[in-house]
Amino acid sequence: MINNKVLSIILGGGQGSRLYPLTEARSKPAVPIAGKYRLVDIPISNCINSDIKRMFVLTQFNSASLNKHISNTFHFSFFSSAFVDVLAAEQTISSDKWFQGTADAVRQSMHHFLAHDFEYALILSGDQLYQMDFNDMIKKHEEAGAEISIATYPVNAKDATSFGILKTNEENVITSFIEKPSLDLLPDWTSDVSEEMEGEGRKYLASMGIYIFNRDLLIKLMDDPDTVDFGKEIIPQSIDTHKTVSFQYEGYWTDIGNIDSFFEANLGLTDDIPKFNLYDQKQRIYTNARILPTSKISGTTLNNTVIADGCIIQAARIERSVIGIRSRIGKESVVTNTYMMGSDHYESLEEIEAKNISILMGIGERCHIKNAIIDKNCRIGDDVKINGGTHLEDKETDTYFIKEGIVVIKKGAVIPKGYTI
Ligand code: ADQ
Ligand code: ADP
Repeated sequence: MINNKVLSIILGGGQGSRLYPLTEARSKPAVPIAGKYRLVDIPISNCINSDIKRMFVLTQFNSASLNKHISNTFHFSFFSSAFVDVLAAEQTISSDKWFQGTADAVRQSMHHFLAHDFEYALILSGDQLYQMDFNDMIKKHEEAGAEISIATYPVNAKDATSFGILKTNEENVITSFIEKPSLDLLPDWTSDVSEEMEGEGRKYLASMGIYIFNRDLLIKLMDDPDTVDFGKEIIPQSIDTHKTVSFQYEGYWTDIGNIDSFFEANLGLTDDIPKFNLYDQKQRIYTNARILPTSKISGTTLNNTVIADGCIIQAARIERSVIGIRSRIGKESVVTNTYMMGSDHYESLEEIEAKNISILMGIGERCHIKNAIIDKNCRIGDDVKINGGTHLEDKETDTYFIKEGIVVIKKGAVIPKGYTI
């Protein structure tokens, strides 16, 4: 089934500087999450599960890994109108600039969208972890006779400064909106929320950056070349003149736009009952079906660890970690609180010999790794010690990056035998 009323526009990422260095060699939607997926799989899967099967992914630069991932993963029948198209910022006759912001990205791609029939544009962020049936939101949008709907989520004061915060009337119509208010302004921005939310201090209604726009209104709003962002301009400027309603979302939702939240969202998958449920058959997250062999594990004590396909593991112990596809971890190594993304391919014995490779892809023997993100295709030699934590200062070298105590080993980095971080 395809919902022909809705066209989905996924904001795949600006410069991606908050996720640096994971975005150094790839565009943000292509960042690997949860051991076998990529960021863009989340909004795309939510759309597919909601029968919205016409999607554009807007990205700042065209990366080979993103295009390959999308074309390898999302095949639709030749006879269906379903598609996932990547639109990278492109120079056109009317514009020689890259996307300046979210609204600008949508504006520059309008000619692609308008080639399709749709009543509503569903605009989604590319860096959030959640499972949502958008039909509930569309239904409320129609029932309210709204022109714009914004999905909202109650957050606490600490988080409120990173989001658009809004207030509504009894009919859920948004009456005021402020983008990322400073702490001193917050007292004016509380909303009436359920007792449970109130108890958790979550009394600020945040925009989830998920919007429905009626087609004609979107065309009109995109005519103004001076608006750059949805949060900074389009939404605050529209609420007084166009009926904008709040759709309060009840499920789990988290923004994974920076290294710290990305790390926690991934490790959260190892909880006994994770808030994000990858085992929900009704709301599956789709990704590249790689046809990898099963994982082989010897002599390892595993605790709260998620292991993807095709791994070869001989470690002594792995705790609260996510181990990605094709990972190899050598004997007597101990890995704790770590997200290891895995490898893009296996190295054959012939290749190792021919190229004289001394440090194999993966983690060597007798290593101790803690509080780290290990990007794809890294080579970590024997006896390496990585002890992440808040005792470490922010730092960057050619091979690693430390941010708020989390050690990120860069894609393809080689960490020599015996090295200590
Ligand atoms: P932010 O997430 O801070 O706040 P923004 O940086 O505009 O806003 O990013 C929104 C989404 O668009 C992200 O997925 C980002 O990667 C992507 N994006 C940004 N610039 C882009 C560009 N030039 N081209 C393509 N994609 C781009 C927004 C809203 C807040 C709201 C939060 C919720 O402005 O009001 O509370 O989202 O997360
Ligand atoms: P994913 O990261 O989604 O698992 P693939 O498994 O399709 O993606 O491959 C990831 C990348 O690794 C691709 O660009 C692929 O061409 C590359 N790759 C695969 N095998 C090798 C190899 N033997 N040597 C170098 N690169 C390889």
